[in-house]
Amino acid sequence: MHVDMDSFFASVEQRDRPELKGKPVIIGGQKDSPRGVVSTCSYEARKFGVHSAMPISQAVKLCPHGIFLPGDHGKYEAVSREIRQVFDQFSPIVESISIDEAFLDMTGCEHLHADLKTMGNSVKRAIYNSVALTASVGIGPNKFIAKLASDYRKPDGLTIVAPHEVKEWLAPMQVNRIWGIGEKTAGILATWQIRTIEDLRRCSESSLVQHFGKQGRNLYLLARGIDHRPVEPETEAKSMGKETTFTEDVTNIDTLRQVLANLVAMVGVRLRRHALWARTITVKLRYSDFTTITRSMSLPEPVNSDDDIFRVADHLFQENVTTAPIRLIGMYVSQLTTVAQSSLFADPRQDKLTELMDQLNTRYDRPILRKGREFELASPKHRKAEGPTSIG
Ligand code: TTP
Ligand code: MG
Repeated sequence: MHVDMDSFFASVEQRDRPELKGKPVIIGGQKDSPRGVVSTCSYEARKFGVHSAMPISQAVKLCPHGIFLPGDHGKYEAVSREIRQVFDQFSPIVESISIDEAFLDMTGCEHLHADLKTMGNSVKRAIYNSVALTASVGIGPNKFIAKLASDYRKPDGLTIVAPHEVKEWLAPMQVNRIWGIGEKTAGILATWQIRTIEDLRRCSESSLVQHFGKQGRNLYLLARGIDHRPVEPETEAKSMGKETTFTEDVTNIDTLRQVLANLVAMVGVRLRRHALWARTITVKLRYSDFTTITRSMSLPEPVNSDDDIFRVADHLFQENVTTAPIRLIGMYVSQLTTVAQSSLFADPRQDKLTELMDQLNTRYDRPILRKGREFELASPKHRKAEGPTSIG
């Protein structure tokens, strides 16, 4: 099964601002300073020819009455994580391939549902119940067919292609729908009068290999709907995070900052234990009325020291906190890399200190050394019974 959210970023905005429903919404820039490119747009805007990757200035010309919004990546990532949790309920083998799409290996799971249509609709309904957004679903005998199928009837589509239907279903499609066929290959094929997948089946395997090398064999197989690639769940963490829910709502900013520092320390040590660096820092706040905001910042260089992470997290927190009582605070790191890009401004003494703290805290398997910011500001009520040693 392949699942792809419909006009993802634009749909999230339409969901959160009902006055945008049914309107041409264009994400990626502003009308009065038309720089950059379109991330995506609502289906209402697509009628005017607007599409992803188009310069904003061109979108303004095509759709002058459009509603242009800069977009909020942190919010879309949070929604993406919630969708992922839905997928995990339906299959143990999930491969997320972008912020809004994933493959689910449903082999064996189909017996849990009355039929494939019911199975597809259950996933769609579960997504809607979780995030109030529509998705398009494709079900097929392999990844190639499932991905083409999810795109077949968008938005809010469900397309099922049974193994015996594959050959006929693929036949009329343009060759560029095949993975790996770019403009260049399509151009060469066009000079041979090959435009559809049915046309492509006229080419022998040896002639395709002769012209396109290893890729030629793939073309031969995909033209026949044959694809043996497994659904591969990601082995490496895409993000790490930690949150705290308070027993009583908290309004004291200093207390909240102290808890945030503590969350940063817990996430930081995990990052360093996995020798990972993070480029994006996200802070999540849930108010007593359950409204939840997440705010992210992406950095030019990845970080993994508590000080660097806290600086960003604290900035996001202070920019967004209000006087309303808070019941949950969380922080995440994402866009993880294994490459250390040592900053020009890195302080070797701080690195040494972090290393020492990690060593001691790992050896004793509890935070025996912590930064002052984690508890100095706290009211006694929120202090841990066992006081850590203060340094830094
Ligand atoms: P897509 O799934 O390609 O597009 P979409 O979900 O907006 O629309 P569709 O209904 O056709 O699936 O991409 C998912 C999100 O990724 C999209 O909402 C915005 C972002 N994106 C970009 O920022 N730039 C791009 O060029 C593309 C293609 C997507
Ligand atoms: Mg999509």
